[in-house]
Amino acid sequence: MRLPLAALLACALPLTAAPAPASAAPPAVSLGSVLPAPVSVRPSGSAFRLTAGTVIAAPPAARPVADRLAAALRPATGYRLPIRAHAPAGAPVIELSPGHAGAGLGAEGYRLSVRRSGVTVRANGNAGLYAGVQTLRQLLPAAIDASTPRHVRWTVPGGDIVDHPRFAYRGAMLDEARHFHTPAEIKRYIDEISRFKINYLHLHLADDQGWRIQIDSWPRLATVGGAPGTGVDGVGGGYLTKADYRDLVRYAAERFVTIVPEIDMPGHVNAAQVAYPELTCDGVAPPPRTDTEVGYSSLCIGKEITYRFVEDVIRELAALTPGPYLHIGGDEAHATTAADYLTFERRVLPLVRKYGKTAYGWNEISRSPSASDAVAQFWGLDTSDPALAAAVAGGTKVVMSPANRAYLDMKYDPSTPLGLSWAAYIEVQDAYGWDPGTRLTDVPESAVLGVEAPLWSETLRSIDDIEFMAFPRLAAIAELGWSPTRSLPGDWESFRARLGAYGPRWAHQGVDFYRSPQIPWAD
Ligand code: TNX
Repeated sequence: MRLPLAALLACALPLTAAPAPASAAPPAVSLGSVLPAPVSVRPSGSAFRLTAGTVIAAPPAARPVADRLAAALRPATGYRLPIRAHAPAGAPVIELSPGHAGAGLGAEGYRLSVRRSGVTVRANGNAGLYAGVQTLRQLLPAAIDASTPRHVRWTVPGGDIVDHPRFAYRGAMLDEARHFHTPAEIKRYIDEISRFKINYLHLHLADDQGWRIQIDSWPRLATVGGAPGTGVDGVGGGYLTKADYRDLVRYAAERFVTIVPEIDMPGHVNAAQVAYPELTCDGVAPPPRTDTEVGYSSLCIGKEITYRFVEDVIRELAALTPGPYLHIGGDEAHATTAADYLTFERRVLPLVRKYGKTAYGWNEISRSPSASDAVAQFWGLDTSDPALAAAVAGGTKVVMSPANRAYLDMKYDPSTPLGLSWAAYIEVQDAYGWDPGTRLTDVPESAVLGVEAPLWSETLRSIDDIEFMAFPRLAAIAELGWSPTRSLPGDWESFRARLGAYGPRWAHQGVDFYRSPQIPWAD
């Protein structure tokens, strides 16, 4: 048998000290490989090389972002990367420059310039600098996401990026109720989503199976509703103490993510009624539920105690939450009559305002005339919603989460081991191929605040489960929220190439992502 030359060479390799073949070099990073795609990218000139002598320059106001940048770059480079208020003359520098970056950039936009002598990120404030830092991380070789030092030439391709978001609201949601995810898991998810410039994390904190946030005036909500075994199939349990929640709010804010808490009502309240039977109409505690049925529980609309409960919960949650939104659910209230639903929302929507927050609810709340200053989260499958469109005409704003495109708990295809399929199978191209601004034919883009990718947890337990369903699709939703609209077919080709190149970054981070056959994954 004749062996081809390559095979002969391969056999000989262990005996010779041959240099690594060129094909072992990591794929070149280009200025155009960023996810989500920036507004404008102009490659030019020569690359910047990050070395052991590189200094991060940031004025005191930008120090928190500089700290995050240094923390992101130190593990894989092994460099000290000291942070100084001013760059020493002649040193290779990454400079963070806040203020006077131009009104067009808004609060979250940035300009990134890469020259041989240094990298500069300019923005109007720290949110924009942080966004620019996420872009810079993606312009370094993928090994920058390794947790231990790697011997790599840390080059950043030369040129200029100008960038700002299309939509103000770019969200992700975790369902803490069906399976409780710990503060450490939530923090890891915040790290992962903020890389893609997601700026809101919605936490679904109560449902039929469990209650996941401490409320001092109704303590049994958490101690009974968050007891061991209060998850789907009796798995898990737990709740966030107020200290946990405040710590999460702070952790998220450091990454320019705003927490949106949700208590779902008037349906999805079985766990609250198990803890406090007076919240049912007959005063009898229902049995705890660990199955995945929906639509069977309701608060008692005619009882005054219902509104004391709701006001106490809203007041305590609002006091814990610096962000503007408080989500009051409102979906699948099949055990509440239509008239009762309106009565309930007429009393409850003003309570959110009373405690200084903007009310946010699933699209069903748009049936209530009191929802005109609320935000409605569209989770339907259709491309028109007359009730929502009517509310929008009265002032309601919309966040787009169509379940057949944006629900990260939907299976990718029939063979996906986790997830549900009631809305659709959602492959990466399905998650990417729609436009949040024009999806609803009867809602104008001007009423769309943005987009959110919910991840319901009926079938998800571990952080690996979460990551497998969220990635890569969350990157698709993030791009729909951030990047300018362009012609969709060409976008997909560009997106799948950039996503394929991102795979090694997730691998370095230990993120268990789904290797979709639609994507040309780099090794
Ligand atoms: C519908 S979406 C629900 C949730 C489920 C989800 C599962 C929405 C507002 N309600 O109660 O967890 O489907 O995909």
